[in-house]
Parts: sequence; C-alpha cells; structure tokens
Amino acid sequence: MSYRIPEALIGEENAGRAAAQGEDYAALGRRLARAGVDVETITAKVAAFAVAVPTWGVGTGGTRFARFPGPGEPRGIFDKLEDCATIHQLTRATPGCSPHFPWDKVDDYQELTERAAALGVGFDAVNSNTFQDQPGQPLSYKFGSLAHSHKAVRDQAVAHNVQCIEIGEKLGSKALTVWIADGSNFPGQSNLNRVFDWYLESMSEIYARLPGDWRVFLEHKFYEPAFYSTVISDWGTSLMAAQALGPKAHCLVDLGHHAPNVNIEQVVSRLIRVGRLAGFHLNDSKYGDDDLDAGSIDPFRLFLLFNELVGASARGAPGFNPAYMLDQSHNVTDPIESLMVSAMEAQRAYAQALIVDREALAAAQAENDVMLAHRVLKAGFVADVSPILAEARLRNGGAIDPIAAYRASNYRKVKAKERPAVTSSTSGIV
Ligand code: LRH
Ligand code: MN
Repeated sequence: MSYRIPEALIGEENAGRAAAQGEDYAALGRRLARAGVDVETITAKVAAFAVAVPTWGVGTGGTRFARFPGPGEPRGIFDKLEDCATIHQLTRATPGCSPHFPWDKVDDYQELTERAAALGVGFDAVNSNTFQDQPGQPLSYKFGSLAHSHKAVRDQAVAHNVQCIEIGEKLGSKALTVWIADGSNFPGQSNLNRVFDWYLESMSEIYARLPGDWRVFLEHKFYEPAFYSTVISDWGTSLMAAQALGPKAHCLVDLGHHAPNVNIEQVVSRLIRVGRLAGFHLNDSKYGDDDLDAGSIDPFRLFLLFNELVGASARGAPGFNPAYMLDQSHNVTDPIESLMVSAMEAQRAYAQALIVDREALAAAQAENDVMLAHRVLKAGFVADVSPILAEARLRNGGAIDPIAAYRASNYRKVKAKERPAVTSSTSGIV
C-alpha cells in the first residue's frame, strides 16, 4: 500500500494553529464588517472554489535546455493521481485533475477512474496532444496537425482528438481542451488563410463527436514552438473559430499565451460578453510562456482577472461558467508545493475580488472619480485574506498551513523510497 498522509497528522498540525487562526479570522471579520462585508459569505464562496491540477504538472518540468528530476518523481498516471490527491487533501481546493493524452494513456480506464475515486479526486477537461510525434505514429506533425496541408495528417489528428473524447467519457470528463502548435517559422512557409480553413474543417469533425453535455476549449497562443506565425494565435482568432463551430465551443485563456503587457482582464471581459469564455490555464510569466507559479510574479494581474470574473458573476452574465485549471512547469520547486501554493493564490485573488465594494466602484466610475475608483478596487487587493483561505481549508477538512503539513508528513522522502529514482535528465517540459 503506498503512503498517504495520515488525517491524524493534519489534525495535529491544525491543532497547533487553531487558536491563532481563530483570532486572525475574527479580527479580519470585524474589520470587514466595518466595511459592510460579511466574512462568512466570502469564506463560503472560497470554500466552494475549485481549480484543477494538470497531471503533467506534478512531475518536475524542464526547458529545452535541461530538466532536473527531483526525488520521488511520479512514474506514470497512477503516481500522478496520488500526488494530485495529496494536493487536494491539504488544500481542499483541487478536486479535479486535468489529464493529457497520450502522456496519461493506460489500458484500463475503469481501473483509473476507480483509483481516482478511491483517492478522492476526479477528472476535469482532457487535453489532446498533436504537438509531438508518438513512437510508431504513421504521419508526423512536424508541419502541423489539425491545420496541416495534407488531409491524411489532419484526419490522423482528428482521430486522436475523437479518441480523447472517448477516453474522457470513461473518466467522467465534460470537456476537451485543444491546443495545437501549428504555425510557421518562415514568411511564405504557409498560406495564412488556408491553414485556418483546414483548422475549422478539422475542428468541425471533432465538434460533431462531442457528447451533448460536453464543451470544447480552444486554447490560443501567440507563438512557440512556431516563431513566425501561429494558426490559433490570439483570442480574436479563437473566438472566430468558436463562433464558426457552434455553442459548445469556447475560448480558453492561458495567462502565458499573450504578447507582453496585453490587458488579459479586458480580453476576458470581451469573451464573457459573448458567452464564450471557456476558462483558464492559470500560471504566471515575466517574459514568454514561462509557466511559472500563478501569482508568483504579478499577483495584481491575477487579482484584476478575478475582479472581472466576480463582476461578471455579480451581473449574472449569460453563459458565464468558467473552468479553472493550473498549467505550470515546476523546474526548481517541489511540484506539489508549487501547485498547492498556486491553488491558494487563485483562491486569494478570488477572495480579494469578492471584497471589492462594487457599488462604490460603479459610482466612482460613473463620476470619473479616477482616484476613488482605483482606491476602491485596490482596497480589495491590499486586504490580507489569508485567514479566510485558511478557514475555508479548515472547514473543508484540509490543513490550515498545507506546506507545513506536507513537510511534516515527509511525503516526498517516503515517495523517494517508494518510487525508484529517475536518472535521465532529458530536456523538454515533461
Ligand atoms: C501549451 C500548453 C497547453 C498544454 C501544454 C502542456 O503551451 O499551455 O495547454 O497542452 O502547455
Ligand atoms: Mn495551457
């Protein structure tokens, strides 16, 4: 039987922190009450907030230069599920994990579903992969996949996506995420209009195979691995595709997939307006698609994003039902610690946005009282909502301090013994 963190250990860890937590929570409650905010309302919403963990994120990530695997690396999807379950056990914020195929391919998906259920987690959106060639794959994706100039390659990519839907149905997923690397490195290499026709043609075949209650998430990215043009490069192109395909098609926003300084919260506001926001791959970045931990570089940007989402929810925006996922690469930290902290940073941005006095904000905006409007918004960001996040975890049966509990459990050391060390330090993200 592989090691799981004993619930008793979490209880002991919490017992030592409960008094301080109670004090901090009560003090925050009093302060928020003075501002007309009911702390219990915020805590309940935060406790119900869920963000999915990427199965490919629990193994050490790398770059094109190198990857430095750590101790106790997951050897496959069953180890990855254990680690995803540990993240949820301590944070109570990540009940779902998002699998990627064929990286997570197994022979018996019933067994996988049962193992996940036994570990207390489920499966969120499934991710297809036509950006790598698999051993024995008949046709290469070197020059594209769903938008390849050869129909046979497009058909192969369509078949893979249909297979991902069939696997997802066995796992209980309700969405397929399609990110393609298709693009060009040289002007003239591809017909910029024709490739979009081929993409739509391929996606419409995939769309036709979606079960009634499924959605398909189109993920745009402005460059990499293509360095001159990318077929689905921005939200406008993604929205054109979603509207051409049908009501089940939505636009997924990966925070690292935009040109520097793009106002992503405004992009999100536009997608919400037309009811086509699929949701997010949350992460952070300073330069390109760095896949750094959410909220680690620019937490104010994450707050501004959740401010748009809370505003949309408050006004009852039609079709507003975003899916939240993390999509990160952990090259220098313990992936479990990074994913726990990132899930908590998403909760933090959500709680801060819930604190914003929306009436006062709307009034100041109407009067063009710029400084007042900015300060009313900023008041949410500068509030330390840590006691609310801890209270939500505690009430959900998690750890007041997940990192401390995780380290006290020696989970990584035990897994290092259970899982033979991975010697090869190949390059590449996973
Ligand atoms: C592409 C991407 C996509 C995943 C991959 C692992 O950059 O964000 O969402 O398939 O990372
Ligand atoms: Mn992504």
